[in-house]
Amino acid sequence: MSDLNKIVLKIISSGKGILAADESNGTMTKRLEAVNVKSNPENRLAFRETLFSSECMKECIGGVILYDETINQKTSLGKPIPDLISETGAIPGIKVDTGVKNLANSSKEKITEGLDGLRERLKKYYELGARFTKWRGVYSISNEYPSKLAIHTNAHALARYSALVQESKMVPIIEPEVLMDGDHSIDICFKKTSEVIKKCFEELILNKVDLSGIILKPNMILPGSQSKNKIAGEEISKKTLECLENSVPNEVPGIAFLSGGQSEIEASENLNLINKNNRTKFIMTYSYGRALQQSALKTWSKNTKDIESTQNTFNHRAKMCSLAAQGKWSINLEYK
Ligand code: 5MM
Repeated sequence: MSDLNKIVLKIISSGKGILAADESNGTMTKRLEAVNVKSNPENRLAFRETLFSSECMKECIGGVILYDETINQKTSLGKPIPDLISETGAIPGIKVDTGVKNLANSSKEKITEGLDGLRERLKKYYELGARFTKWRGVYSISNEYPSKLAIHTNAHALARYSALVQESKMVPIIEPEVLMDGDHSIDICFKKTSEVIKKCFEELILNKVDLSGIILKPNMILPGSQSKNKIAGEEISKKTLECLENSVPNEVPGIAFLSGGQSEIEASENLNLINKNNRTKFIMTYSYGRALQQSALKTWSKNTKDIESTQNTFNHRAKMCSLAAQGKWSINLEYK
């Protein structure tokens, strides 16, 4: 077992998943202002420190993805944030892409940037304690999109990023996110997501990336958020499994889904069904941002000094996700 594979398994085995707390300052500002909290470095730190000090970190969270600001911050008691996370047994990770820009020659689509100077930045993040990283490619669905150009260029960037990360002895999370926006059917999502993921692996293999030392972070196969067709969780789980079985090489140890705008309960229910129906050898877990933090943020915003209530809310959500990652979640556990 390679060192990279060991890191992967430590992050995603035994019902553990990933807390995606890597919102850039722009996104975090939107999240905080939506609950009437001022977005400044102190408040961003206070909320995140509250989460990272919660009890569920030991049992449910194998890794935390941080943003550059947070990995450089210290707790109120002067402890570096990566140390706070490591002491719970979870592994600190870092988002290393620098965000999305319009794609030249297909300007309604996006290309993720951040390859320039990446090798040097990775060295710095390793010294700060990071052992895994994340890069997100974003694709939208319409009649003409994602275009072949967007699929190709984003896959190429994800592969070059992954090769550099492994060279720096860290595990790359590869996140090709096909967005839920639109009124497309679940079958269109299946088709487009399959195309996107297959192209990513073509490029990863070309770039000689060790597939046993990566984590794939895809979207689930869902109808568009404006689609009128309500699709049952059973079908979502079966289509998601079929897509991944056909597009992901067997050497990949694990898949950690993004929540992508699903509600907290939907994200737990769908992950639970995926695990119940999983006949593949891939570990299937969560790498949720909103579906782990939404309720906790709401609770915290009501009284930012009430650490206990915020942590209780987060502990519950993380426990539900962890049960779902083992196929042991049930709706009855949601309400006391
Ligand atoms: C945590 O949110 C990340 C967003 O970062 P930006 O601020 O740079 O947009 C995002 O990449 C996240 O890790 C994934 O999309 C998963 O989050 P969700 O909320 O979809 O589970």
